[in-house]
Amino acid sequence: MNPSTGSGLFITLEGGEGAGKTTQMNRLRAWWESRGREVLVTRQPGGTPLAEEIRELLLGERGESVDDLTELLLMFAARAQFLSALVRPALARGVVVLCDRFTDSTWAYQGGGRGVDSDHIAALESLVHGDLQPDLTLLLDLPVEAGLERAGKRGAADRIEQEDRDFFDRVRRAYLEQAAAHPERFAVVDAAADPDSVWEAIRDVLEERFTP
Ligand code: T5A
Repeated sequence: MNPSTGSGLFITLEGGEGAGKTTQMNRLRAWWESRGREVLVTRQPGGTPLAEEIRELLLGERGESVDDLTELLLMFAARAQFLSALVRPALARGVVVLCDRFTDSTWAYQGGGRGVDSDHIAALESLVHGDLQPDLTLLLDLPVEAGLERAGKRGAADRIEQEDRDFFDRVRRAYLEQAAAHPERFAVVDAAADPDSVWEAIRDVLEERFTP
């Protein structure tokens, strides 16, 4: 058992734009519910009314450029509220918390993409979530081009989605580095396949890690 999540489980989905996290979330929820577990599906940035307002600030079009440090601090401000108001109480009740993105997104986007100093991210991670880490992080990995093409079909790009191809190459590299650095927590899934095949790969991971 992960001592930081107690009787609950904290599972995060990560990946670049259009990786298919939202598409897989319902199946993940159904898998846990069929095992009799209470499930909370949530997302980052966001998840509580205040954190959702911070999300609007972060992703909406602004009439000014957003400083990298401002972006980083807002991500963690939203996360502090999300953890204290939503996630920690749910984990204490034994709930399975499924979250679309978490701090690995910060390592990938603000660290890899923007080039923010890793010491700053590590310091805020330690301040905001202490020893709390997900029980499992599913990284849906696919080539940047394919992800951007999928995301483009889905609708208008938000502020971060408007970055260039090099930015998203750095994001993908940073994700794979995070996964290599924390193999006990990460499972990397090939997200280039069709949705059913991606789900089968995720289900295999769940069965291996959580079936007694
Ligand atoms: N961010 C977030 C940071 O910079 N730092 C942080 O710390 C955090 C937490 C969040 C943005 O904030 C940034 C990262 C993001 O830019 P968001 O709206 O949550 O914004 O953005 P995404 O999570 O990227 O949302 P997407 O919708 O782009 O990605 P999903 O959820 O991974 O993809 P999904 O499931 O919506 O699928 C996209 C399209 O592809 C199709 C779907 O039908 C859909 O049309 N699709 C597939 N097509 C073919 N094959 C498959 N296997 C498919 N799976 C899905």
